[in-house]
Amino acid sequence: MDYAATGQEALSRIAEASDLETLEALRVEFLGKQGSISGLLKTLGKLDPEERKVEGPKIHSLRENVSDALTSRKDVLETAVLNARLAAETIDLSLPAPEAPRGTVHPISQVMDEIAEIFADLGFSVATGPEIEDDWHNFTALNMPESHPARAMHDTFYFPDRDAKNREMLLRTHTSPVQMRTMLAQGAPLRIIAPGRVYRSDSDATHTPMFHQVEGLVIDKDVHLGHLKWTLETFLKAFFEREDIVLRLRPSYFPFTEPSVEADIGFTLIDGKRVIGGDPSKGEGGWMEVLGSGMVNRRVIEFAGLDPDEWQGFAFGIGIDRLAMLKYGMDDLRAFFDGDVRWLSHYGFSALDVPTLSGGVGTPA
Ligand code: 2U9
Repeated sequence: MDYAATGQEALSRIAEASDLETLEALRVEFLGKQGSISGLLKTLGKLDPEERKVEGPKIHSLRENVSDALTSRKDVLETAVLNARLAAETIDLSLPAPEAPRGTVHPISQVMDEIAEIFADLGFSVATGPEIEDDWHNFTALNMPESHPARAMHDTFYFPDRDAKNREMLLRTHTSPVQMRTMLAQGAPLRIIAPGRVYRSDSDATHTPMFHQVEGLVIDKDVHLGHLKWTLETFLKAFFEREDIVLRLRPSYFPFTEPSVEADIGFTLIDGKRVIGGDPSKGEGGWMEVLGSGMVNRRVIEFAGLDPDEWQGFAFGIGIDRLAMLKYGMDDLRAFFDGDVRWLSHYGFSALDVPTLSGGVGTPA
């Protein structure tokens, strides 16, 4: 039998197959279990040995030719499919890069994190409390009874209504009520800082109605003014990342501390600019007030439910906004709260600049 015609027809149909499905159908038609060439192979069993010797090789070579043709056509079609995909999925490298996130960490948040990191290293934990307070926690418990002149000095924002205990409600004028609440809840000994927003009805070039404070409180036995001075000096050295910080303590008055001291930090003049550090008494420069502090008033310890003959401590208060200005060189306090993206991208920090004592709490490298 002559299989040339059968072979020719199969090869030309394979060559014409335009996609992989058609080609697969042809493979089944020729070489599948019920396929025509498989059928021819089955006829070999019925032939006598002499005929089989002649017919066998012909059928086998037909099968081989068809199988080779299917394989090479499959290669061609698969390459075509791949090329079509590659063409459709090309990336245009001339397109502009996708937008990168452009937000920054506000300098006040950064400075608060720096302060928390430094005090954490000194064994302080961070305490928080409500911004809407009652006048007992904000004033009375801090040794400012109703008639106290310091209340008037605080330019307080009051709410029109009183609370269930008939106490006047207000926006806290300092973070001191947080320390009072923590003393009432946790007792002594205690080592905390309370950073946060405070409110006073005051607005000019150096005052905003909302500003930020961090206050610190240490309650223990045998605590004295020397511990306070060391703590403040150690903090300021770490914060400004300079060893030559000089502190000057001046007597002052706060209702919640007795004695009270205000602390000035020495600055030197370099090219007419004020630079924190150095001893002003030994050259050009001066003193800048940075914080208030003192030994906690016995009356305040009593208000917190502790025995002032057993427990004593020191406290301090620092304005964060001014401290941030001193460290990072901003000259207008009001710009902190304008939300101007140009200012924020200039003075803001990368979210990756996490202040750590080991990596530095200062300006990123
Ligand atoms: C308790 C006991 C004592 C907190 C203190 C100051 C002194 C102080 C000012 C600094 C700049 C506020 O932001 S500012 O205007 N603060 O001078 N604060 S002692 O004393 C406390 C607080 C809570 C229970």
